[in-house]
Amino acid sequence: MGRMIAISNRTASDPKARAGGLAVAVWEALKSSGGMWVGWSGKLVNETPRGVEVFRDDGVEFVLTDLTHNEYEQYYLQYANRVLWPIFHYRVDLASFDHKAFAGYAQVNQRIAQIVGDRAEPGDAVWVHDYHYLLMADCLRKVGWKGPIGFFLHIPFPAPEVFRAIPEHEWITRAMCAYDVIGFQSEQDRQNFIRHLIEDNGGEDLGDGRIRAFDRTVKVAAYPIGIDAEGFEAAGDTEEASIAAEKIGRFLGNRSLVIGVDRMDYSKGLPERFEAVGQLFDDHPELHGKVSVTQIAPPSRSKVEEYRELREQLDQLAGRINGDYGDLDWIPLRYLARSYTREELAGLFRVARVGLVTPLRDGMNLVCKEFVMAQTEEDPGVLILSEFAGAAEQLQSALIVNPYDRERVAETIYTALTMPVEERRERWQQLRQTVMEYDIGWWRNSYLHDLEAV
Ligand code: GDG
Repeated sequence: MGRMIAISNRTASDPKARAGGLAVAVWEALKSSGGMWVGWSGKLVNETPRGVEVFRDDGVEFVLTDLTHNEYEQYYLQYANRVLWPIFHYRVDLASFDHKAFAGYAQVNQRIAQIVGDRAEPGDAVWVHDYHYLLMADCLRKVGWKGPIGFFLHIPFPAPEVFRAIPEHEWITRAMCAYDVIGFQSEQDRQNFIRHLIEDNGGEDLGDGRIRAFDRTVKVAAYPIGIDAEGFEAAGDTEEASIAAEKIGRFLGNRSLVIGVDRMDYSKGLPERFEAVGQLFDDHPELHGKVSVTQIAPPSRSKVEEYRELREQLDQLAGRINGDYGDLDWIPLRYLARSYTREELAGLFRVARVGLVTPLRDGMNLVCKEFVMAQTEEDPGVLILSEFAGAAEQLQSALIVNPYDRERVAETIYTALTMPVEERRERWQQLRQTVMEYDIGWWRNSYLHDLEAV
C-alpha cells in the first residue's frame, strides 16, 4: 500500500498532543508509511480565502487549514457538538437542530475533501476519524478520488430510532455508504448501524460484515480502540507519578481513595455519580471520615451552553454533598475542575482503591483501561464500569453497573471498598490481560488490515 492519509478535526501537529491514545496510533501508522495528516489548524480567521499550512515532522506531512469564525460556529459548535454529539449519545433532549448548521458542516467536509483530493495519489489510502467528517467519503468521491476510504467512529452509533431524529439522517447515511470500511467501537454500535441500513434504508446483508446499500458495498465492523498499555504502565513508574501519589497521600492519610477522571461532559454521568456518592455516605455512616472521593474533571467545550450548565450543576452538587456529609477534618467529595498530566494520573490511579467510570454513554472510554494498567499485583484497585461504555463489552471482570441506578452504584462502591485482595487480584489479572492484548497497536493493525483488503 502507498501512503496513509489521515483526516481528523484536530491533528497531533503539536508533539505535546501525541500523548493520547488515538494520536499515538495514527501518528505511528503515518510515520511508517510516510503519510499525511489533514485537519483544522486550531486557528480562526475572519474571511476567506484562508491559508493552508503545510509542514513536515518526522516524515509525516501535516496539511492544516484555518476555519472562518462562521465555519467554526456552524460546523464545529453547532452541528458537530450540538447535533451529532448529543444525538449519538442518546441525548435528543439536548440537541438543537438548524439547517444552516448542516450546510456549514457539509461545506467544511467538502473543503477538506478538496485539500485531500488535490494531494492524494493513486495507491494512497484515506483514513477518516470521527463524527466531524461523516460526509467525507462522499465529498472525496465528488472531487474524483477513487482509492480506498475508511472511517472510524470514536463515539457510539445510536439506535436507529434515535438516529432518525436528525433531520438530515438520510443524507448522512447515504454519504456514509461511500466509505469502503466503517469501523465502530462496539458490537452494539455496529448492530445499530446495520439495523439502520437494513430496516430504514433497504440495505442487504451480504455476510462477512459486508452490507449492500445505496448501490455500494461497505464493510462494517467493530474495532474496539485500546491504549498504549505498556506505555501507561510505565507512566506509573515515573518520578512525576510518585510525586503526585505522595501529594495526594498527604491529603488522604489512611483514608481509601475512590477516583474518577473524565472530561467535563454530560455523557460522562458526573451528576449521577455525585448523587451516588451522596447515597453511599447516607447508607454507610461507618465510612464517614474513612473514604475520600476525588473527581478530576477538566472543563471542555465551554463555548457550548450545555457544558456551562453542567459546570454549574456540578459546582452545586459537590457543595451540597460536602455541606451535608463533610466534617472539620474530612472532605467527602473533592472535585477538581482542572487537568493533570498523564504521569500524574497514572500515579493517582495507582493509589486509588476504586476507579469510578460511570458514563451514561461512551464510545469506548479509555480511562478505565488506563486505571487497570496503573494497578499493581500486590494491591490492585477495583474498577466500577458503566454498562453503557463500549469498554463494558470487553471488561466483564469489572463491577458492571447501570449509572442511572444511584442506590446500586452506591452499594457497588461499598462492595469494591470491602472486596478481599484475592478477588481484587483475580479480577484485575483478567482485565489486565484484555487491555494488554487489545492495545492501541492491535486496534490500528486490525483496522488497517481490513482497509488494505479493499
Ligand atoms: C472519545 C470518546 C473514546 C482526561 N483527563 C485528563 C486526561 N484525560 C485523558 C484520559 C484519556 C482521554 O483523556 C479521554 O479519553 P476517553 O476515552 O475517556 O474519552 P473522550 O475524550 O470522550 O474520547 C471515547 C475515545 O474518543 C477514543 O476513541 O474512548 O468513548 O468519547 O486518555 O486519560 N489527560 C491528561 N490530563 C487530564 O486531566 N493528560
